Amino acid sequence: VVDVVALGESMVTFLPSRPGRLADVPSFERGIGGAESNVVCALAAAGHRVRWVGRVGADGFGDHLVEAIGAYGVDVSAVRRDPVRPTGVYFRTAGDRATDAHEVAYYRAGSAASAMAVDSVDVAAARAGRILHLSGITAALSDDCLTLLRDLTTRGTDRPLVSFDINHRAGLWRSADGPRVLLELARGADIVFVGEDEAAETWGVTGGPGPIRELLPEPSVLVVKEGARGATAFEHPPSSQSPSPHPLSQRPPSPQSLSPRPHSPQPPGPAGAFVPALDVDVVATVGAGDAFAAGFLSATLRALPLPDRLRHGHLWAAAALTTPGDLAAPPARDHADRLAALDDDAWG
Ligand code: KDG
Repeated sequence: VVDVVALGESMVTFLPSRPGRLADVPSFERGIGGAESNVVCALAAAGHRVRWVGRVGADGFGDHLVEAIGAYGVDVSAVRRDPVRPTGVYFRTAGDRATDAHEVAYYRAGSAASAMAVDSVDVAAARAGRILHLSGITAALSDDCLTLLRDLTTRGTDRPLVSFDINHRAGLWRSADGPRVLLELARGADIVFVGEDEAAETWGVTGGPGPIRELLPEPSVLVVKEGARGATAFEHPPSSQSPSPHPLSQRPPSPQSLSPRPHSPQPPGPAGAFVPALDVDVVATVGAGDAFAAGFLSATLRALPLPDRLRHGHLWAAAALTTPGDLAAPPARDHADRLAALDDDAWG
């Protein structure tokens, strides 16, 4: 059985040879990017069985993505090649250390992946894992891509646990529908990742994780990333058990909690579990959210308690934050387990 399947657009990424404006950078180095495949590449590097489902062009960049993502140990056999449309690529700058502002230039309109649709991707392969990881980026690519996401996140169908990272990329949306569509898709998912700033920009929700949970009570697990400060996770208690008295004393999820819940919003509980992030010297933030999601999902597959799932998210994110590319190798499992087991003082 495949643990995690990710569906989404992957691109060849061009990383700048030196800091500066896009207009001034003289050369770029090739890398691979794509929020969803970043997640499964990190999971594969940590020994999980994973698959990437998508579409790339019948071109050299498509060959490179399939080879490079496959080389992580990701099953790429369900990736389809588009005979006409090209593989998307993007260039970015190194970003300003203090503000994290960086320029991104996408060349992906009309790409092979923007033609992902219910009948042009391997939907059966997408549904065949324990967890299906998706993101809001796909919803912005085309109407067909949005229909596909709706299909994959429809409750009541035979589907795996759906993990959804909001990933609101304002520059990719061709209409003003982004916030409404992202909310609708998130409400259909089981595990949702959202940044606190992102929720404010997308839906105007302020006041921290609590109001975000009020907006999104449906997902069994909601993770609100609070930047360098940390992250808060809310979880519906396993249906047969009463809520834990304290969020940090939650029990590991029962095996059945890896199956999607019926659509019955439950009260989110008064408080989420907050775990502070590690204080690292940031090299590049791009890809840190994907690494966080991968660490959290890895710990979810291992049925670790909620605070430990957050700690693994932070540890994997720390690896990505301290490397320049979109993708970083996660910490070794026994090492990460030892760090995650340090007491609250070490983490706080
Ligand atoms: O999260 C990192 C991604 O943003 C990056 O790899 C490229 O998928 C990408 C996108 O659409 O921006």
